[in-house]
Amino acid sequence: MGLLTGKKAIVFGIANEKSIAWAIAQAFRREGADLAVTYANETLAKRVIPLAESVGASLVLPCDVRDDDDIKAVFARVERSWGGLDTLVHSVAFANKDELKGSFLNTSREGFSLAMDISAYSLVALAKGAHPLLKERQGSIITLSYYGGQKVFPNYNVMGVAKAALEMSVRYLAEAVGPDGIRVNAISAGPLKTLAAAGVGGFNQIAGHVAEKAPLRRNISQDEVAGAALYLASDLSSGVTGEVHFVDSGYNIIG
Ligand code: KAL
Repeated sequence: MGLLTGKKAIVFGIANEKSIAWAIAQAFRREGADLAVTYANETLAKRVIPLAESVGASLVLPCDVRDDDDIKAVFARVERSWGGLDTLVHSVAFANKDELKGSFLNTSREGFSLAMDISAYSLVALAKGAHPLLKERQGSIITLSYYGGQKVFPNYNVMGVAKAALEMSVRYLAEAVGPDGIRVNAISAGPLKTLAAAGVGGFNQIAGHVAEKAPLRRNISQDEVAGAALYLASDLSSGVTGEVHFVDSGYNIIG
């Protein structure tokens, strides 16, 4: 018996084989969950569809999280196939590249709003869309954050503000859906070289610093994040909600 045998899970945010969302999707399948995955656009579809097929995902659906109709269509499809949902994984973030470097003072109104919409509000929108399905089965919602939402890091800029909003949304959502038996938690992952991280400045320096200073003296892997996601998706964490759980080699405790 797997940890998630009999459970139905949907994962938002796979871009390629380095995605945290992909490590989580694989772990969920390994532990017996039925899986739905979404892709944000046609470019990503070319990578995501073959990956989804390779693990035997039941559903592969388009979803731009800015679009309420897309979100509605996804959960209508899940409802038709499964009638309920046990786990929703939100591993989605975006900010304009030119605002992920230099001074935070250069953040534009449009850039701020876009980063907040895709990286923070989308969790609320997905939670709202999935609520009737999750309520059916005392489901668990998991999102991905980064320590740059709590402390200032060079270049993270507007994304740090969005992660702060995301982490607080986890707490408000946890309170809102707790009476229905639904749990909401975040995993704050250490630096991982994903497609989102590619091409944004300062990654190597931060990862190097973690390897030097973190209690474990190394960086983490996607699989270690997936391990925490398995725990938060499974009944092992039935008493845990509103948490931001660090998977970061302990870096966040160092002053
Ligand atoms: C301090 C760190 C160094 C890196 C700085 C900023 C990282 C921001 C993450 C954000 C999600 C990146 C983007 O939105 C990039 C985007 O402008 C261009 N890329 C894309 O469109 C690709 C194709 C798609 C797949 O990407 C997205 N996002 O859709 C932070 C490091 C140490 C830790 C990281 C990388 C944290 C994090 O939030 O990802």
